[in-house]
Formats: sequence, structure tokens, C-alpha cells
Amino acid sequence: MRTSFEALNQWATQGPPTEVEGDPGGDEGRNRVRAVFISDLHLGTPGCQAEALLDFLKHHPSETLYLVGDIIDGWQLRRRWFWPQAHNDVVQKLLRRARKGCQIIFIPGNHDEFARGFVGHSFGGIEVVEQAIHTTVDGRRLWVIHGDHFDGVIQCAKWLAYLGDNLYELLLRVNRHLNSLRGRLGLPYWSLSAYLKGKVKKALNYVMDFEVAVATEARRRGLDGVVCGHIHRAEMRTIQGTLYCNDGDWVESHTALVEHFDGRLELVHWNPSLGLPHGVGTAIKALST
Ligand SMILES: [Mn+2]
Repeated sequence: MRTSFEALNQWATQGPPTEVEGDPGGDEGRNRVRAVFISDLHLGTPGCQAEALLDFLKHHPSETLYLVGDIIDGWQLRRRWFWPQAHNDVVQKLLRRARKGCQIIFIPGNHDEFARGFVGHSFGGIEVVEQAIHTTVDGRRLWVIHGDHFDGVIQCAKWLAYLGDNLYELLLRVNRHLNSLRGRLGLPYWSLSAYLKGKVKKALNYVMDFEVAVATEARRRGLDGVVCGHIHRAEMRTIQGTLYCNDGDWVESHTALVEHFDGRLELVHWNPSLGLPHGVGTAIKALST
């Protein structure tokens, strides 16, 4: 087992033992944005699409990077240790980015709730906070939270949430097999769980309730909008005058939220395998469903 928290600390203070390969000269210049918001990476699980994420990060250097929860999946690591090189590379990349002057803010979620014990501290230049307020260049104030506190199931019955997590893991495994088959048949990536989530009315109602609850609370706090994750459903829309942004996830949809230097917010659907610019991969995916 190469990775431990001692090793993380060593990287944080002295730099990683070896720099990430294939990244000579760093990320300067290309698609630089003001802020990047990512969540639900679920590092430590087979579902995590670490290579796609590395590719996205490489192409989107930023002044600020928000890690909006469920970055490392402590729930699943506790059950079974799973930590391939690509997951190491993500951690190395984040620490390296912090050393190079990017402000990195980590808001723990429910799967990495162990990190909630480090709120108020920073390690390797990564600040751990419970929540944040991001002010866009045009002055909009956005509440940045993971979102699990709005999840009634998780608050009321933790064992129920664990059960849901197991079923979800199974679904992702079926999805991977299905997609490796689709890949052999020359068909593009297609998300089974995204399909099911989109089709099941109950799930949709849950998503709607979540979105409205989060936006309502942001408005109650006198903010212009909210950025969250947690439900693995990327979205950007106005709910009763309040901007609701969900940056999606990196286990199925490869999505992130970015703020450009003119204050424009954009949901990026990253599809490195097709080697196509933003949006095109999503359009192909949409056609194939
Ligand atoms: Mn979550």
C-alpha cells in the first residue's frame, strides 16, 4: 500500500516523489478560468473516472479550485482498500496546483465526512471549510456547499443511506460492464444509472425537491445563488430568482462548473475519450440514448 496520510503530508510539504507524467511545463495559458468547482470524485472507488478528471484539470487551470465534497470515498475505502495510480495522480495534481498558487478550498461531503474533523485547518495549501461563499467577478454571491444536509434520508437514517450506497455501487458496476461491451461494439459511452435516474419519476421528484430546498435556503441567507454537488446531477438554472448550480460528478457524467474571467458560469461536460470539444460529446451521448 503506497498511499497513506503520512505520504500525503510528505507530498504536501516537500512535493510529490515524482511529478505527474505527461504534463511538462504545467498548465499555464490553456483555457485558464477564474474558478473551477468539482465534486463527487469518489476517489478510492472503481467508479471514479480519474483519468478523465486528470485530463479535465490539465485543460482547466484556475485561480481558485473548489472541491465540493465526496472527493475521497471514506465509506468504501473502509470496506475495501482500492487506490490505483490514477487516484494517486489526482491527489498529486491537486497538491501541486496548490503549491503553484491556486487557491484550493475543500468542503467535505458525507462520503469524506472524516475530513470534517479538519475544518478550519489546511494541509498542503488546501483549506478545509464547512461551507464557502464565492463572489463572482460581477459581484454575485454564491453559497458553496456539498448538499447532503438537505438529504432527509441521510439525516434520518444512516443505515438506509449505506444501503442506497451499496445499490448504487452495484448499478455503477453493471454500468461499467455494459459500457465495456458497448466500447467493443464501437458504441459511445452511455450511463445506465443516469438513464435510470432520468426515467424514474420518484428519483426525479427527489432531485426536484433537493434543488428547490437548496435554492430556497440560499435565498433565505440573502445570497444570489448556490453551488453544490451530492446528487450526481449537473444542472444550472434559476429557481424562483435564485441561481442553482450543481457541478455534477466524476463517476458517471464527467462534469464541472467553471467561472470564466468575465463572470460567465458554464457547466463543462468533459469527454476526453472522444477527443471532442465541450458539448459535442454530450450531444452524441444524448443522441445515443
Ligand atoms: Mn454526497
